[in-house]
Amino acid sequence: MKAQTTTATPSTASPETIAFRAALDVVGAALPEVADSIRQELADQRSHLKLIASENFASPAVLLAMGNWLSDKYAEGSPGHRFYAGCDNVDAIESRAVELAKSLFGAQHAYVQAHSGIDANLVAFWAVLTHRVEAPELERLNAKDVRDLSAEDWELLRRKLGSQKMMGMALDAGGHLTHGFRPNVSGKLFEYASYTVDPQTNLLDYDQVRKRAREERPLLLIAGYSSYPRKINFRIFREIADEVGATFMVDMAHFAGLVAGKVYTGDFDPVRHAHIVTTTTHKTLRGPRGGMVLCDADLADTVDRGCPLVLGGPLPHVIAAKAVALHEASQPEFATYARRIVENAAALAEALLSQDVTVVTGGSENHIVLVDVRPFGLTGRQAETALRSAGVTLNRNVIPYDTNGSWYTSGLRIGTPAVTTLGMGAAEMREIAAIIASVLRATAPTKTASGKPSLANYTLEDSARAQAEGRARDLLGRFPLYPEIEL
Ligand code: DSN
Repeated sequence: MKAQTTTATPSTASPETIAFRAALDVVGAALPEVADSIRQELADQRSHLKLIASENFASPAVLLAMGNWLSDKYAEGSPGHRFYAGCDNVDAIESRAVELAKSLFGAQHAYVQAHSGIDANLVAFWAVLTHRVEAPELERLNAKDVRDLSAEDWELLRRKLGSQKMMGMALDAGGHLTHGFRPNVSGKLFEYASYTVDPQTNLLDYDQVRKRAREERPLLLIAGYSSYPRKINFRIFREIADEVGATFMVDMAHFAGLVAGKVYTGDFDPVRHAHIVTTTTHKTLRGPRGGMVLCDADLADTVDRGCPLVLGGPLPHVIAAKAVALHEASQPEFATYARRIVENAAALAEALLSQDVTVVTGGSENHIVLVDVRPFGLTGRQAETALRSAGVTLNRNVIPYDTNGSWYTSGLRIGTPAVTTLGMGAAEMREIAAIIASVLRATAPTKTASGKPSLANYTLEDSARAQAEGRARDLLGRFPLYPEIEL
């Protein structure tokens, strides 16, 4: 396969155009189809409305910070204390990222090496286990060289660590897979208990959380979500954790950008109330794909041993991009951006309601709007696929008390971080709501051989699809992605 090469770059081209064109020509010379797919990905992202709540568009500076020889460096350890030679530049980059993270979030300590959200959570879980499990034997066992552990030692270690309990938000209520669910290692490492949302309002009921925590007395109480469309009062969670003797952890992966942008302050600022906070860096925070841990000083030593506990070598190129993103998130424009994400989600929820679309909890206080598609006779899977064919990218999601399971689901999760990065506002949210509603109205499940509605197959009227796609394209034409990049 022959690489598509870029045409001659005009001398007036932007630095971003020059950089990405040259980079893709170099990649294309090595493996043409990969360069072609990278180009095609930009074309796809430019031609579809991106409404996936956990995605965003990072700045060219963030993207370029990752594409270089920092990737070639091993840097196990921490700044100034590495197991490899020649880490001076990685030390400088990582120290800067740590400083920026601490000051942006007001944290006592930051660990920026986690490769992803699950890595960050595993580092945090282990730090809590190590600090909290009351067993004098553990100290002895932790101090021992692993090669000296006898079979009895291993058994004791496993028994002590494997009988601890975490309590998080139920998956169908909006909780995350890494907060104790069986298919994830967290659900195998810990015993699991959950709290859920009120069946009438679908809102968190703090009295129920308190009641459940009193019953279960978990070692670790987790707040944080992947599809709950409301803000959380972390002060109340901390009170509950203190009352039952739990360590309080917040996974702010979804809303870290709203914390950085000071939309969530006071009772809603997780860093102020939790013992330990984990996050990804690529969602509302708009950085590179990666993870991070923020914690009180007493947990710092254990958290800093994330490598080798959970990670192999850190990714210095990604840490460089994290530093760039954290710097960007410290600027006043980022606070405006974060505020607009939330305003847009509220406007989108309102506009969907005015189109007779069922919005779970009746609104949004973050970047997520959760929609129940059952009134359209659809599963989330059908709705997701129909919308993608009409130029709208979002993802199906379980809704509270969902009976369709996590593959088909009954809902759609719609997020505003990416379209807000493009500069869209309330008027565009109304147009997006109209596009989504028009597609849902024109989609119907097909019948299975037994005459029942299919959970996966559907029909979508051609004219409705074409019209929605045209409207999405018009919107994107007015708010182009990476206008400074001409490929
Ligand atoms: N996959 C991310 C999300 O979409 O919420 C979190 O794991």
